[in-house]
This record gives sequence, structure tokens and C-alpha cells, in this order.
Amino acid sequence: MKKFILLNSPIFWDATTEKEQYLSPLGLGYIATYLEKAAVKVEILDCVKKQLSVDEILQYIHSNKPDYVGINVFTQNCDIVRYIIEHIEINCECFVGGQVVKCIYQELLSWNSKNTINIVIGEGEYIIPAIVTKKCKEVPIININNKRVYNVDKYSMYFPNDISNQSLDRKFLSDEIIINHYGEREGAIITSRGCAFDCAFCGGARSLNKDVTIRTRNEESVIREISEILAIYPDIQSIRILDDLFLRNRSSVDMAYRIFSTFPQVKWRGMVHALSLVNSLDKIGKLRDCNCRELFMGIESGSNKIREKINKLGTIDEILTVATEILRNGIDLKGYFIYGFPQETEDDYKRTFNLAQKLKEIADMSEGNFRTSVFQFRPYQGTKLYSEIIESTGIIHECKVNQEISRFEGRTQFNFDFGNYSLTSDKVLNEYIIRTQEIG
Ligand code: B12
Repeated sequence: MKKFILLNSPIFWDATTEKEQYLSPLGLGYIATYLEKAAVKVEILDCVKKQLSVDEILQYIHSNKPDYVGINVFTQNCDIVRYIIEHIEINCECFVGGQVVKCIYQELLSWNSKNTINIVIGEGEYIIPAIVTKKCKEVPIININNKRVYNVDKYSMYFPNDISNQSLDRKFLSDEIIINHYGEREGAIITSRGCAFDCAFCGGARSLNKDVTIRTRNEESVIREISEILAIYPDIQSIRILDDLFLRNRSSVDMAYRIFSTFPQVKWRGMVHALSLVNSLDKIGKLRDCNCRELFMGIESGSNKIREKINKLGTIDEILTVATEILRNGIDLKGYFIYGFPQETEDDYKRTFNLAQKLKEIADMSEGNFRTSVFQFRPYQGTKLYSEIIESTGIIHECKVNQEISRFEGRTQFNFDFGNYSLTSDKVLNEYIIRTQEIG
């Protein structure tokens, strides 16, 4: 039986002792499930969870001698992933994939490896087994030396059109149950792929992903997965929905209610966009009634000028209206904020900070609690802001850990910065990130 090791790529070069916030690489879980269905012996080596160093990862590969090595890649760990692929000394076939690949595959072609590298653009759970079993019916869009680029877009026969009838064998996600913010055992699921929104800083933005269709899972499929999780982990107390579109409009609130009314013993948390609920304020009580414990909102900025620049839909008033109703109904709210956008000023920072403070004040007078999760802007390849920076300055700075803001436990992975593109000093930028993180 052929052996395939799938790596969840590390964020750090060296083994860390940092207790980092962790969530399971579900995307790799789907790939492993369909590889095993193709009679391939597969395992996921979660380098993030196991906090492995690059050397430890290479030792593991060299001592286990798999036929295939697959690894996901992200903007901030691209050089680490390159090093791993280029330093594999055994003969094996390599696969590289992940959301950003469509924007960096040309760069991957310059990687120097003695082994064949299959570069997959798009969702890989169906095409990877086809390539491994030499039954792939689609030819690579690029085939140069020992590198092949496959494009799984919406026209591909390997494109997962129907994500309601997919299986995910959770044995591949051995460490998936985490202890969440409330000290509860929590599992995570993904109920949609693709995003309707077009935020200028996000790799998942609509305009960047026109080659894939937005797909959402049906009610039965979500209930089936939660039942499976509860069958494997009967003592879990919470489910986290990781994708952006679970709560996307009025009828999705009713669907959420029907789904979670099926599991009265479980609480749940998920993403919500202000515009998804602004015309359904009367429905928010239903979310409370089906044990919605906390909602995550990508607020990002309190400055209308910046919101327009980053194409973040929803006005400050709409955010305040929806947030007030969520908190009034006793549902907690976590607000995501980003500082350091190109051309951002201290006045913009002040508006963001004031909005976060206002939400905190509203929460202090409500049932629900408010907390913050604050990031420094990072330019991701392919995004609108990345292109703008390249056009205006032509420079994207090296990736480094911003020690200044690394004072909050478990968040070092979020404190990588690729430079400060705002109109303020690093000192002022770090100050606002820290002050806003301290609000929550
Ligand atoms: C949910 C999510 C997560 C979850 C779960 C990810 C998962 N699905 O496994 C968690 C929280 C673990 C996560 C982590 C991170 N994420 Co995230 N995540 C998302 C989000 C919101 C949805 C992705 C998703 O679930 N897609 C559906 C699943 C099925 O697809 P998938 O995971 O992408 O995997 C498929 C393909 O990419 C491909 N594939 C994936 N891996 C591999 C590997 C190989 C070898 C091959 C061939 C193919 C392949 O096939 C998979 C199956 O179809 C996206 C934004 C968006 N709306 O898309 C950001 C996003 C992908 N994340 C992003 C980032 C930056 C990260 C972090 C680095 C953040 C950090 N900690 O600093 C870490 C990654 C660290 C790590 N090694 O885990 C960025 C990537 C941008 C970039 N240019 O790098 C995105 C685009 C968001 C953004 N702000 O731009 N993320």
C-alpha cells in the first residue's frame, strides 16, 4: 500500500513551547479521507499542534520514508514550506496546496527539489487521489521539469460541487477537540466553501476566487456531521462553525435554529456579518434559544474611510445595531479588528478604538459579553491591498514576529508582520493594537 504523509505546515521554524490557540486543519482531513478511500495509507502530521521544528519534521519524513508528502502553505510560512520541500532527501512525490497557491504557483515553480512537485490550485480532495492512483483525467496546466500545476476550478471534474454529500473521517484529526474560551470541549465544522464578501485584505475574497462557486451544505448534512462528532466525542459541550456563510441571511437563522434544536445539550459559536442580520434583528432571539453562545464578527475598522478602502460592507451604525441586539439577547460577541492598513492614520485608529470601546460599554449594560481579537494588517498575495502596495511602493517587507504586540498568550502566530504600511509609526500602531486587545 502506498504511504502518504500530509503535513499541516508549521508557523514557526523552531519547536515552540508557546501554548498557541489551535484549530484543526479540516481541509487536510477531507484530503486524507478521500486518499484512504483510494486505498492509500495516509496520516496527517500536524506540525502546528505538535509544535514541531523544521528539523524534526524532516527527520520524521526521512525515518518514515513515505511514497508521497503533501503540505499546505500560507503567505507567512511560505519560506518554511519551501525549506521543507527542498530538504527532503528521500525519493518521494510531493504535493503543495492551500488557498494562496493560485496566487504564488509561479514562485513554487522556482523551488529546487529532486522530487516531483504536484502543485494544486484549489480544493484537492478528489484530484490528489486521482494523481496518486495514476487515474487523473485532467492534464496539468503547467508541466515543466519535475513540476506539475493542476487547476481545480469550477470547470474541473475534480471540483467538489456538492459539499453536502462529502465524508470527513475524523480519525485523521486526532487533536481536533479543543478547550474553548469558556473552558468547554469544542469541535469545529465547515458548512460552506467560498465567500460572498470581497474584503480587500482577505485571500478568501470573492473577486479573488471567481474560479470557484460559493457552496453551502444542507441542513441534513450539518446535522449528520454534528451527530458523528457527538458519537465520537459524547462529552463535547460546544460546536464551532469556522466558515463565513453559516449565518448569511434570514432563512439561515431558521436553519441554524432547526439544526441546533436537535442537539439541546450542545452550545455553538460561529461567524456572522452585520449585514446578514441587520434586516433580521427579530430573529436573533431564536439564536439564543438554540444555544448560540458567541458570535464572531469581522468588524476590522471604525473608520468609514478605511472601511470603504478595504471594501468592508456595513456601516458603523449597522454594526452597532446588530451588535446591540446580539448582546441584549445574552449572546457574547467577539469583534475582529485590524490596524495598519495602507495609508491608515492615527485618526482612523482612534475611530476603530472608540468603536471597540463603545461595543464594550454596550455589553457592560447587556446580558452578553464583548471581547476583541486584534491583528496587524498583513498583505496576502493576490488580494487587492497586496496589489496596491506593489503598485505604489513595489515592496512587501520580510515577515517577522512583532515582539511588541506578542504579550497576549496564545496569539504569537497572529503577530507576524510584513511591515507597517500605515501613515503612523510602529510605536503608535502597536499601541492601538495592544489597547484594543486589552478591551476584551
Ligand atoms: C476556516 C479557516 C481556517 C481554519 C481551518 C482551516 C482548514 N479548513 O483546514 C484554521 C483556523 C485552522 C485556519 C488556520 C489558519 N489560517 Co485560515 N482560513 C480559514 C477560512 C476562513 C476558510 C478556509 C476553509 O475552511 N476552506 C474550506 C476547506 C475545505 O478548504 P481548505 O482548508 O482551504 O483546503 C482545501 C484547499 O485549500 C486544498 N488544500 C489545502 N491544504 C492542502 C494541501 C495540499 C498538499 C494540497 C494538494 C491541497 C490542499 O484542498 C483542501 C480540500 O479541499 C479561510 C478564508 C476563506 N473564506 O476561505 C482562511 C484562510 C485560508 N486562512 C488564512 C491564514 C493566513 C491562516 C493562518 C496562517 C492564520 C494564522 N494562524 O496566522 C492559519 C494557518 C496555520 C496552519 N498551518 O494551520 C488565510 C490564507 C491567506 C494566505 N495568503 O496565506 C485565509 C485565506 C484567510 C485570510 N485572512 O486571507 N484557517
